[in-house]
Amino acid sequence: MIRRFAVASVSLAVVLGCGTLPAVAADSVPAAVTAAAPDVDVTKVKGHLNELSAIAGRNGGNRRSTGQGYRDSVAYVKGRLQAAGYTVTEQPCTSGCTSGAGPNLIAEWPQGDAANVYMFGAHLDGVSAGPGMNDNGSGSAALLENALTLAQQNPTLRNRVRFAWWTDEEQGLNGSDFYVRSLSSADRAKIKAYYNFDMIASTNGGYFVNHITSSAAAPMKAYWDSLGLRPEENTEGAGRSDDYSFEQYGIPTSGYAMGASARKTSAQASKWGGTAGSAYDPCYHRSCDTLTNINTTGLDRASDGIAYTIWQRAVLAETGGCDTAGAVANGGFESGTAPWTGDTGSIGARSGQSAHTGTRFAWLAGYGSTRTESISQTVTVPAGCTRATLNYWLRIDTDESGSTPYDRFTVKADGTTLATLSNADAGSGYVQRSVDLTAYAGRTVTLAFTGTEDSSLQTGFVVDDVSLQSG
Ligand code: DTR
Ligand code: ZN
Ligand code: ZN
Repeated sequence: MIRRFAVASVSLAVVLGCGTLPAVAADSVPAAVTAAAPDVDVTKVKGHLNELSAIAGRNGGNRRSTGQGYRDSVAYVKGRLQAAGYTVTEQPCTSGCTSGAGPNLIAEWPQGDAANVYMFGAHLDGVSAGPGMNDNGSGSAALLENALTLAQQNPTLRNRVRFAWWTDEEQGLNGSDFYVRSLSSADRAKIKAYYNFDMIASTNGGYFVNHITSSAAAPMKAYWDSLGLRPEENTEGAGRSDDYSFEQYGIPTSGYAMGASARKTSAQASKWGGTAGSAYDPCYHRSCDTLTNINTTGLDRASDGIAYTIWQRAVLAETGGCDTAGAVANGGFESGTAPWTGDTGSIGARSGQSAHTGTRFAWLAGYGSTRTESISQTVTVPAGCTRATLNYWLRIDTDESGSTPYDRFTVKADGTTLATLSNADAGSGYVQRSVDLTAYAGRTVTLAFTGTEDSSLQTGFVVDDVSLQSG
């Protein structure tokens, strides 16, 4: 059948990296890490909170973005970072912020691949009503102690870690919006995920993860799961903190929160303790958001989960691990088209074909006229794999007959053809096929699937459920 007209070809490319430290694709979870993530000392996190409380005390009881309490908060965080070896940038917010608001503070640890940046941020400003210890001394202090711990441990990094303390969040996410808006599109594309921490020590709180089912959230969720906390989606905070600024530009985001003025349900109180029917933070935006309005246990668990996520995302993968989970992202084509590139118009749920599992697939060629279509993505084959196999399901249907190949399907790694099939291999349904990628262990390669047709009699190549397996 002729399924549609026009538009170019589809090719599938998987990139296996070569040489030194493989950069892991944005959504893939590394196989293993060299060292266990450190335990972040919650007494030190509380030490930073004490300083922020004292700063508010000297400045009319608040740290609002336009006041001296905010500027002193910036100076404190900056001084601690600089003493640990960070280069710190104060970014004045020159558009969209409240008049007189202080700057954003940005600090990057100068190691790892600068083209793969993982950002961790918290707003450093508070409301006028009080010192803002839970909102958001908690996120600010946990992030600062994580930055200092990273510097002190100084592990070998494969990816880049950047920290941000935002101005003027309380007036409308203005500091973070200015930051993301001001980046070039090239620099924005380097940010593989942004993690936000706002209100992570609510006294009657719950354990909430932003976009909990996303791949960005995987390490955040995994850490709290490992503590048996059974985290839930942060529905209350959705669109209400600085992660939203990054979301607006399509950057994957996640983060932790323990909740604000919404009330704890009885199911949540059974699961986590605390008072059902009361606000997660009874002092939200009030003068009582002081040092006594801090849940030390929650703050400790969030601080350690931040470290776990930094280590999962950025610390050098251990050689010897062969965790292939997530090496091919969106291999079932169920969640949009990313990270596939090329002729992504071939991806979707279309009438005339069906998925192997789920509802979506990639349908390459099938026009009955001269044509090539390709889709690709970069794939890292873990260095520790003694065998690695790319599996995929392929359905070939054709109007050609006989055993002469006229229309072809190829699988390529970095341009090298590893498999070729044709109309002569057509059958009635999906067949699982595989390609040996063992030779690419330790490399990141472009993996490409391509369908090519001659001038008449269509052949469609339908691909679904692509995955990398060890063994
Ligand atoms: N950005 C918060 C607002 C907020 C409201 N609900 C939640 C829940 C979890 C975290 C944050 C929030 C503020 O700064 O006020
Ligand atoms: Zn907040
Ligand atoms: Zn607030």
